[in-house]
Formats: sequence, structure tokens, C-alpha cells
Amino acid sequence: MKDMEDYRNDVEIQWCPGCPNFGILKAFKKALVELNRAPHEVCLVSGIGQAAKLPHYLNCNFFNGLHGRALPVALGIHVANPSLTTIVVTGDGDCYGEGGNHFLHIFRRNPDITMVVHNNEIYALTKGQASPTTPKGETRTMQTRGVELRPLNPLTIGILQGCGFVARGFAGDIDHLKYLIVKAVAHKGFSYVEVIQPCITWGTHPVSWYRDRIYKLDDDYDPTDREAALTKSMEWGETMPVGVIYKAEPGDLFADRFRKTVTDRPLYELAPHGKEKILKYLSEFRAADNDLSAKEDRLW
Ligand SMILES: Cc1ncc(C[n+]2csc(CCOP(=O)(O)OP(=O)(O)O)c2C)c(N)n1
Ligand code: SF4
Ligand SMILES: [Mg+2]
Repeated sequence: MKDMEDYRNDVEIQWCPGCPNFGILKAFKKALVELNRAPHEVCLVSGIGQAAKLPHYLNCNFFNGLHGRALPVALGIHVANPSLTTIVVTGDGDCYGEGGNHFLHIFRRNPDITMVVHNNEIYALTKGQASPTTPKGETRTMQTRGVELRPLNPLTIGILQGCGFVARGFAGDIDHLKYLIVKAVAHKGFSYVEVIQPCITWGTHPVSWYRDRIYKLDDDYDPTDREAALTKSMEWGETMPVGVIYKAEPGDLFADRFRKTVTDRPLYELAPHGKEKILKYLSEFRAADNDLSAKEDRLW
């Protein structure tokens, strides 16, 4: 049996004290323990942002790449080694702004990957500019006269584009969020969990404002009813539902189609010496990087 200690590392956390991201981190640890995944069986993938730092603070495989590009990297990792539990951790700016193209098309591909989006309606790492989910009219550090554009409704897009698992959680309800992450990872096919994550430094509203408006979907709600789910996904403002909003049959999976059309074996099996080669390239890259740094030191 795994426990939370298996996922703990000693990396110093760079979030503001009290940031709701701490709640999401804890929900992740609890979910991975409940799923009984060992750290080496998990790979977290992220881009850039406060949200994208989360994988740094967990003891497991992770890949931290370019802004907005976590999804294609995750797809590559998943095809190379489908036995890994691959989870993308991203923010509203990273995913719906810079990564908007990948966000749209991942649903069509339907890989067995989970994506968790921290939605704080802001570009927090770069000090509070508007993001695609900032409500119209609200001011931000760059949008001092109020945002003129209508916000994106990403959950509705997910359902319309055929995502088989669409959920919303709240960073302030760790156990419920853990429940959603467990369900999402267990779902075969692409699963999408958006998390309401108020930014207490740059955001407009305190955590209590969200708490007052959030409610859990009750047992009478049927997430397999697509029409009802579309309506529910558009509910945002004075009331904000959390829970599994939409669930469908998994459909055909990206890795299975890849096996039929490209190769019937995981890519890592086709390159048995891959690990040695990667270690060799990394040591060459580091040597070149050190060499460059030494030259820069001499220049400056
Ligand atoms: C290509 C590129 N454009 C812009 C930036 C600057 N940048 C870094 S993080 C960020 C916003 C991240 O916002 P979000 O994904 O919502 O994460 P948060 O910090 O809010 O968790 C931006 C614009 C960058 N690093 N790279
Ligand atoms: S700036 Fe906002 S999102 Fe970033 S760590 Fe601070 S409270 Fe959290
Ligand atoms: Mg954000």
C-alpha cells in the first residue's frame, strides 16, 4: 500500500503562503495513494505557470515543458509508454490561451490521459493579467478598464468535442477533489477536471466568495444526460456546480488506433537502448551548457 510520504519530496514550494494550490497538491497525493500508484508508475506533465509548478512538488516522474505545450508532450509520453498514468497539470492561461489549439484537438484524439486545469481566471505567475476565463468587465493588472471580451466556457467545449469525462472541483474541498481525480484517472479515455482555484494575491474575490456560490451536484443529477450536462456546464456566476458534470462511454482510444496503424508495440520497446542514449545525450548537453556558462562568465 502507498501512503502520502511516498509522494513527498524536499523541493521548496514557491507558491504564496495560503494559496489554494496547496489544497490541489494535497488532493493529488491523496488520489495517487487511493489509486495505489507507485511514484515510478506516474508521470505528471506541465507547461509554465503557478499551476504548472505542481509536478515539482511531488516525488514522481514529471516533464515540465514550454508554455501551453503540455498536452502534445503528454501524448508522446503516453504513446511511448501507455502503462504510465499520465496526468497533465495546467492553468487557465497555459491550457486555454497559449495551449488553446491543443486543448481543442486533444478531445478528438481521446488518449487515456487525465488533465487537471487550475482555473484562477488570471495569469497569476506573471502578476495578474486577464486570461481566457476572466469574466467580462472585471479589471486585471493590464486590463484596468475591464475585460472587453466574453470569457471562454471550456467545460462546454469539452462536452461538445466529445470528451468522455468532464468534471469541476474546488481547491477548497480537498476530499471531493481527490474523489474527482480518482474517478478521472480510472476513466478509460481522456478525462478533464477543472478546479476552481482562487488566487489570493491577484484575484478579484476571496476564497469565501467562491465557497458561498459553489454547490455539489446531488445524487439525482445524471451525468450521462448530455443535454443536461451542457446546460450544467454553462452555469457560472451566482451558482457554480462541482462534481462529475458529464460521463460517457470511453470510445476508441488514441493508443489503440496508433497500435493498429503505426506499430503494435509501445515505442519504448522499439528502442531498448533508449535509456542509455538519453543519459548520454543529457551528459553531453550538460557539458556543453557548462561550457557555455563558463564562456558567458568570462564575457560578463
Ligand atoms: C511563450 C510564452 N509566453 C508567455 C510566457 C509568460 N507566462 C509565463 S506563465 C504565464 C501565465 C500562466 O497562467 P496560467 O496558466 O493561468 O497559470 P497560473 O500562473 O495562473 O497558475 C505567462 C503568460 C511564457 N513563459 N512563455
Ligand atoms: S500568485 Fe496566486 S496562484 Fe500564484 S501562488 Fe500566489 S496565490 Fe497562488
Ligand atoms: Mg491561471
